[in-house]
Amino acid sequence: MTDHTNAGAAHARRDEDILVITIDHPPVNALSADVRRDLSAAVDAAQSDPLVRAILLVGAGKNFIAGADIREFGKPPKAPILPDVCNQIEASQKPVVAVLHGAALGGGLEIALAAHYRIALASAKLGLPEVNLGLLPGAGGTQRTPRLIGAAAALDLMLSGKHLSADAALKAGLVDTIGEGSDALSAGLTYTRQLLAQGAAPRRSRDATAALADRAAALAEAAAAGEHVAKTLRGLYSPAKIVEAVRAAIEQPFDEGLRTERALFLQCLDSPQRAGLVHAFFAERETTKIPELKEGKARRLDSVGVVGGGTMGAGIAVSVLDAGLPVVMVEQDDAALERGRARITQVYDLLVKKGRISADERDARLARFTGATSYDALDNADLIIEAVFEDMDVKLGVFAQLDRVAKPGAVLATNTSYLDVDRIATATRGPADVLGLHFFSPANIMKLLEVVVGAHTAPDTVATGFELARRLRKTAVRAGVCDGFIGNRILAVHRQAADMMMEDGASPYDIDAAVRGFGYPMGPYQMADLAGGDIGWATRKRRAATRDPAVRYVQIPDCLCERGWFGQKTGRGFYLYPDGARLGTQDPEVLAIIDDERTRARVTPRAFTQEDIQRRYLAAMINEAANVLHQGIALRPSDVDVVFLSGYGFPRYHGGPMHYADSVGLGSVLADIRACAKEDPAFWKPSPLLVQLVESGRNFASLNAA
Ligand code: 3H9
Repeated sequence: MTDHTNAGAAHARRDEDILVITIDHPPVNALSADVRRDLSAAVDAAQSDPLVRAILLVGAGKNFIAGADIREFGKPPKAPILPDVCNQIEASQKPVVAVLHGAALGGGLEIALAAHYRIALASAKLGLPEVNLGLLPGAGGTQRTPRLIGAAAALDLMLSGKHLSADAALKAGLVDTIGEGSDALSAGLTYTRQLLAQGAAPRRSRDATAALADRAAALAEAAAAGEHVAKTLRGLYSPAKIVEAVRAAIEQPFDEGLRTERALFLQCLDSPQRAGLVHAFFAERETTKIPELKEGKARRLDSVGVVGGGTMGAGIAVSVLDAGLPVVMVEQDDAALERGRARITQVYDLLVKKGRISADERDARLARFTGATSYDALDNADLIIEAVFEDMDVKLGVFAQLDRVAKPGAVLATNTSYLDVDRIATATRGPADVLGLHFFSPANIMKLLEVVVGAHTAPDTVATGFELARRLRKTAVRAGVCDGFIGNRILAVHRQAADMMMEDGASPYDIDAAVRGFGYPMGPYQMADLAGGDIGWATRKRRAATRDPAVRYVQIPDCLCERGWFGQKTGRGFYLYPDGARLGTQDPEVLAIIDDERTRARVTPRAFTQEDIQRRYLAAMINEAANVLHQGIALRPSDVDVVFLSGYGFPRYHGGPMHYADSVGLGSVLADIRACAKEDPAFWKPSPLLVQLVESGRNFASLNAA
């Protein structure tokens, strides 16, 4: 190789008559201003270099290019902007080849589509995931992709944000060939030499016509995608813009289509949804930045024990088996163990039936499962997760047994949703080995894992909890000890605010509709019916002794539970579920019970608008979240956001409750709380942190940065 230009974020070296431009910007070769500048300069220089016959684009490290630099969004754009760099590559007079390996996503794939030839290695994952960030592919992706693979396939790629393997990309027509081995440079050079030997000339995606030749068919595909967006992606801003951009690709000449794309891209870039979704992206990557991971390394994690084969225990076991780890499950007797095993088998049988895994794969996963009725079977487990009934005495009993059988250094975890992890740890001789791992139901599906750090939990115990989450592909968030940790503690408060509105005049159906109107997939009463009203009832009974008597207590949910109306599983709760229906219908008897309760509580019902409901619901949530931060239960506001995004259905495009609070202004949230406090000062106490932030003119984001 001959040194050719500089050694910047994209550097060029000549290999005989091929100019190799390496994008070298760790960690993922995102297209920052420096990369764009160097790439553009190198392509430009190659045009007039008589020794260069072709250009090869390659990524340094594991990835080709992960896309535009997301950290630059919201800042003034720096030239050269990415669409111009792509156009410059496409206009090259010498053939440009891109070799795709690892991530070739967003702007990275757009660079490749602007190149003249594409070769992918087996490691490559190709995609246009901009929709997940509230954007559309804005560097020619909406114009070149349909010209290459047709409107329907392009729309599918852009609206789903999915990644394609090298094989799938070849089939779709996004790449020309698959390269051997894992060395991108040598595969790219071999392919480029073949092309030169064949006399290959520049071949530009902008000139591809075949895929859109049937204009009427392409327009019909775009119209169908538009209907799909209106029906299933309701509330999202960028999908409709993606469809509009693809329509431009069908109807407009290339350069005009690019201008349309740019205008639509800028609209998306300016939208609050883009800000919320980008916040969510980075918030999820922040959660592992915790002190314990600097202080301690994960312990060995080759085998997992699970105590309890109920819904949670079985779900946890499936999740661990899915990750390739063996599981030993302990239940109190053979019958309970068989029920646990049956739950696990049922999950896998369903996956096989749906075609998600093969029967062989199911058998392989089940082969890693062992059941036992004696705690002694856990003596070799590196990590044991207790998932028994939510009762302190029961849990203390289990931990005393674990203390007896666990090998030295084993991590002991409780899957409690509310209980005091420090107290549970007192049943053992090694509280440093104990932590909480709060899974969400169904545990094999829900992404969130609260890792609850007790007063004596050792850093390497915490690191092991995070390592388990990584292997299980879950998002771990560090939480401190308190009743309900981060999520359930905050949920209890805004659910209480909802109950108060219900007693004051809003029906549960109004409240659910308002919460859905904010973007949640379901409202709190639909959620309660789905989870089972008895679960919340048990918690309320447990808390009865410690409840602040000055705070109003709404009895309506208890009235339903006393009748045995626990929701979907009993056929009625806040809603009616005739004949096992999954979608509930309104129940006049529930409304009558609410009316009676209003009379008993001497409340004169009043009207609430959708906006009133949303503001109160969110104000209660944000206020309690501020308390959780103030007390150090959550380390940073963005962690609270992640908990609500991945565990509670908070609409992702709002970024999470803390980001949302910042976007509407903390002064406005505090004003809402103070207005509610005039009616009910015992419940609506402004959080000291919220008051401090408002008084000092700061927001929650300023605490993330701190
Ligand atoms: C776009 O391209 C718009 C264009 O169409 C138009 C423009 C005009 N930028 O996820 P990881 C950071 S939109 C900046 O933990 P993994 C990330 O924050 C973009 N930074 O690794 C983290 O930093 P830290 C379309 C980025 O191996 C570190 O890299 N592209 C970017 O699990 C490692 O990330 C996408 O949406 C970025 N683009 O997964 C792809 N990407 O260490 C977004 C990552 O400080 N990226 N970082 O926490 C991904 O999907 C994954 O990061 C990827 C690697 C699969 C690449």
